[in-house]
Amino acid sequence: DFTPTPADRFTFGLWTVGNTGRDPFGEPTRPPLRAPYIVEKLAGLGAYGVNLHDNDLVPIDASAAERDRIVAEFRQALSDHGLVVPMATTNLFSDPAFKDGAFTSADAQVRAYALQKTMRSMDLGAELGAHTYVFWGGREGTEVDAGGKLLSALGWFRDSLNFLAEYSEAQGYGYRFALEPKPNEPRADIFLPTVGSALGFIGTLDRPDLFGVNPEFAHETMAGLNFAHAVAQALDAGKLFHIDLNDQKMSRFDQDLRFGSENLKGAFTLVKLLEDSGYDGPLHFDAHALRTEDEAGVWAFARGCMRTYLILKDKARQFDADPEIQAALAEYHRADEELAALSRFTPENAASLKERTFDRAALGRRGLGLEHLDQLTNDLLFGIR
Ligand code: DIG
Ligand code: MN
Ligand code: MN
Ligand code: MN
Repeated sequence: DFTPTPADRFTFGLWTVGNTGRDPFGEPTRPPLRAPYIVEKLAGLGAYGVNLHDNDLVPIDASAAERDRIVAEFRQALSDHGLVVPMATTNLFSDPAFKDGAFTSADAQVRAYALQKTMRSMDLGAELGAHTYVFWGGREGTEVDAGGKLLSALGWFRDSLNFLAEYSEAQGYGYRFALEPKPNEPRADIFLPTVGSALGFIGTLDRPDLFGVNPEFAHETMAGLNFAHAVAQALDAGKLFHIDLNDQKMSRFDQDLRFGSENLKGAFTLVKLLEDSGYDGPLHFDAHALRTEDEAGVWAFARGCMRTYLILKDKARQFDADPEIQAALAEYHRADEELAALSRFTPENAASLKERTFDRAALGRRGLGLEHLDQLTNDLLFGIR
């Protein structure tokens, strides 16, 4: 059966199952849930861990004493129910102070406050045992490019990330940092909009080894991109430090839908890629129940995310064991040892490759059998294989 256990490494943010249904056009439809209660419920569903922004747990205006009380109560719940906190992050997008960005605000006071807030949030995450720290720059962007900060913003962003990586090292927190791209929303344009942009930016940092990406299914999809392709590039670069699983209808606002609820084939491709790659990090659902749902719907949402992943993981296993599918793949991938050897440069190989005769017409005529393979995949997903 497809009942999750902590061994499946499924995690949820406090803000996900705690989402109250507020949207830009309407008030909440659900009462807020307390963090210890969320911990208890997620543990009951078989989750592995829970993640948080600082202010998901500690109100931005809490006193030090209140903060300590809240954290102690949360840690008690974690140990009572055996959940861990693999990832922490900062809310640098809700407070009005960040209305024009945090690390990339044109106001140096805001940039400095963002550093302070993030250091304190990193302290909290370390106290809770988090090893991955996510940066989602929800407000790092523009509506007005005449503001003239397109270049300086990247410099400010880099300075902040370099500072915080050094802080983590100086504190002995040992964080690995994951940049989470998104093309737009809430800003008209967000800096570092895609996985590719983030991977490029990491190369400009002082400690690129400490930085990777936290790709989100909905975000690459909003950009009109194929999420599995983005994840493959992150894996290729050894930079898949974390992942935000959910679903999304193309070219709509960030829906953060239940995993697998929209793009079944895309979800299957992703699950197979993750399982084949040996990715062993958390499988985080950055998603929430539809605004139409009550609390029972919230837990149906959470169960559905994990259940869908496990069903698709089993389908990937069946795909690998299916003789017809494997035969179709063997047809499609045509290897050639001799040519593989020639494709490793030496002056002799280059000379020999230049002299070689290829039957270009035959190469063009060859049928690749992808219609057959793709229908077999559909049959598998439909459950009739
Ligand atoms: C939104 O997709 C972002 C925020 O929810 C959070 O900073 C990050 C963590 O997964 N995802
Ligand atoms: Mn630890
Ligand atoms: Mn999202
Ligand atoms: Mn996310």
